[in-house]
Amino acid sequence: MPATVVVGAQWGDEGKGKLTDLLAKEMQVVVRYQGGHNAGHTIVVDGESFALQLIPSGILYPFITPVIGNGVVVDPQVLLAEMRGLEERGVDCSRLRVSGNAHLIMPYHQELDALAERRLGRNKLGTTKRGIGPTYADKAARIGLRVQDLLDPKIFRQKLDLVLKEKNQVLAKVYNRLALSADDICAHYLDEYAPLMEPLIADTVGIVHDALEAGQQVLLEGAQATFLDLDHGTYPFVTSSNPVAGGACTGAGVGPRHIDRVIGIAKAYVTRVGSGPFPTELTDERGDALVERGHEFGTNTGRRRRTGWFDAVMARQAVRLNSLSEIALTKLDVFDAFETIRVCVAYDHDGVRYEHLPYHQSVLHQAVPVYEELPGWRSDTTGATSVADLPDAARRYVERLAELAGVPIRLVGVGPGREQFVRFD
Ligand code: 2SA
Ligand code: GDP
Ligand code: MG
Repeated sequence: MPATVVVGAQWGDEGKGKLTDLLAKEMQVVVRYQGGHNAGHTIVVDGESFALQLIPSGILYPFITPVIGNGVVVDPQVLLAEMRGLEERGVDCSRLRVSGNAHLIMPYHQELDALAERRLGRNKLGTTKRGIGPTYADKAARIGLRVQDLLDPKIFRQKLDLVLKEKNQVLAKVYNRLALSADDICAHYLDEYAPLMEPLIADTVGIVHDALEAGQQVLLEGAQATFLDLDHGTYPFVTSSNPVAGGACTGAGVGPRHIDRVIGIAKAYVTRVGSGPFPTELTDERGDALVERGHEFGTNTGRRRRTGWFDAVMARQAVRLNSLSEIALTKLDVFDAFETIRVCVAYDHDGVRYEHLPYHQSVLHQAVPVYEELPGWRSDTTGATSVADLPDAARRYVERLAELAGVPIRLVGVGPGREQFVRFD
């Protein structure tokens, strides 16, 4: 059986949690393939809101095995707290499995993330300060500690002693901070977290392939998004992993031949949280209206998100980078009060028109969007359950975005609730 990938097509918070949750009914295994607790995936069930950070959205279905893949970075303290929080709300987390190859976020990673941001001052990236970048940096430098090291205290201590010497020097010499104690770290990681983590740690590649071989459906759930991708995003204003669909292969341990459906999820407009270029950004009252109507604040950090018009140049690039087979569009309802709506169809820069994303980022920074204006519908779409319930202008807006992106839009969100979706077939 083939696997499906869900990937953010913009700068994140498109509604991946909600889409994964909707698709979960057809799935037996749901795997998170990259990122860490920088993610915030919201699912609203019967008016009750769940904001998942590390745990795959499939956790809410008892028949699904939720998996944290090798491509994820795991802070065990956060993971265990998230599990406790869900268990308190009646969600069984005992089915969760975590790859032994996933890397551990250590206390120095979090501290160094925050310190580096402070040092950058005005040039800061706007990270979530969760230690994500420093953890992936150590993974690439081959000095990271992995989840499986929790099961071997001798190896854990050996690796920690080696790496902590260097980290403490950086903390002291570059940042004038106190040294961290290996004993303290071991007391938490080995004595406190390891016994609780042990039953979760598994051969997740085996789990995924056994499922595929048994004819089960596997969903690969991305976090963050295409333009936050370390390779393809607006570097350096990116996260340190590969959210693009290709990242699902490395981050879950499946080859591309297993994937036959890639769903890109996009908002009817665009948001971004953190620094970096944003050609269609709105800094006027229309941008404020999108923030207010769309509740555009970071799911974890509460940061106000930047907002702007839908950008078809980016959408076309997301189609290319991920081999999107379709787009799921969310938050159409946020435009319910708008008289007119703009869509960016191309960029202009120095007299040159760009239909596709310019490869040089200086061009992107200075690009002037070319807009097409479409009429709004000025009516409430939040109760729509079929295309026939949508005003003509709303339907035309969706159809125009699909035309511009070059792939079909099959699902359209008209509210945060699990049922607030319209199918376009
Ligand atoms: P990091 O912490 O190293 O991954 O930050 C690098 C950039 O990636 C952005 N980033 C995100 N953008 C949108 N949403 C994210 N998740 C949370 C949410 C964010 C929050 O769901 O709202 O609560 O603020 C997320 N995670 C990382 C980040 O803003 C930097 O631009
Ligand atoms: P994710 O990181 O991609 O999973 O997205 P987030 O959960 O961070 O942010 C998406 C927000 O939009 C959440 O608050 C969702 O409840 C909300 N949401 C999702 N789909 C819709 C929709 O169609 N309409 C509205 N109004 N809100 C939506
Ligand atoms: Mg989010």
